[in-house]
Amino acid sequence: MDTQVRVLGVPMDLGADRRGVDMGPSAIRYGGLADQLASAGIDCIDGGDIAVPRPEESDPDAGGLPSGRAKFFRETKEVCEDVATAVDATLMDGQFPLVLGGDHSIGIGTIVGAARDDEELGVIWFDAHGDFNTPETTPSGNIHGMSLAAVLGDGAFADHDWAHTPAVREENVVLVGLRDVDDGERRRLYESDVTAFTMSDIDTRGAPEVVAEALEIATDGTDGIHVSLDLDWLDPTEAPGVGTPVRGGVSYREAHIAMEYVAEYHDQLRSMEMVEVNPILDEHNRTAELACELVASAFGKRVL
Ligand code: NNH
Ligand code: MN
Ligand code: MN
Ligand code: MN
Repeated sequence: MDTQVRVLGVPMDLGADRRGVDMGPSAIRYGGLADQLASAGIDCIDGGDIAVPRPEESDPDAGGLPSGRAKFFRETKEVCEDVATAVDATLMDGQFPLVLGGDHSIGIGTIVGAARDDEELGVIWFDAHGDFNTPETTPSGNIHGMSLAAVLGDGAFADHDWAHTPAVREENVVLVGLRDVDDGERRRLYESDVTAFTMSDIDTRGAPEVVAEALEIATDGTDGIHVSLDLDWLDPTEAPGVGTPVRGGVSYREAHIAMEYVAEYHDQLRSMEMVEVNPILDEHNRTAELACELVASAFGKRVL
């Protein structure tokens, strides 16, 4: 890829319960992101961080939703609007937006920014979780568990006239690696046209076949794809530095082969984000370093 990558940090921790994920962008930069991109032959510049209010100075119930149904709704909306503006500006400048989280609520901003009114956008969401809750179904009130549902226009978010991007059709959205899905979001997933691959699918069919199909679905009739990678997609033995680890995730090798398949679609790849790295819970920054390695694979780094 000859496009220059612009790195955008979003030190966001309002969408999750465990503190520390706001330090993710620093940890990923410190973990060698620029060097890893260089080793893939990619030129990058750093666009700095988006400002995020601290929870201590914010009111979780501001924003007009019933208490606890979507904590920090107002602040999350404002941050995501800034993320969307920065991602959109990056694309307008002919650069590739690489967004570093932060919790997964920022995916709303990235996708809204990457979307174009006149173009369809496919999405691949690598995650242990569905992130398909709404303020009605959420067991936690945490927006990072609702972000994918939000961009597809469901629930109270749409009522608040926010997040829904018509450029993303459910038919072109694929979840990969699921192993922890809440009852309400399971029901919603069944009723939707989103494709969801669980860890059982990866066990029986193998990561390469599943990811190849995910890429076909996301690129079918679309003008570009967004890749959203929640580090809890990986097994916690490989990625311990995440807020909601779930046993039984993809291995180090499976994650790399998946990103190498993504690299094959570099012509369609429009934006990417790496989220949920929590340095406080990490072991010697290895989850952040892994995030950098996976970015390099997604951008075509080769051994030979
Ligand atoms: N499903 C749970 C919730 O909605 C947990 C979500 N946590 C995540 N999602 N890390 O990727 O609260
Ligand atoms: Mn997630
Ligand atoms: Mn846009
Ligand atoms: Mn997750």
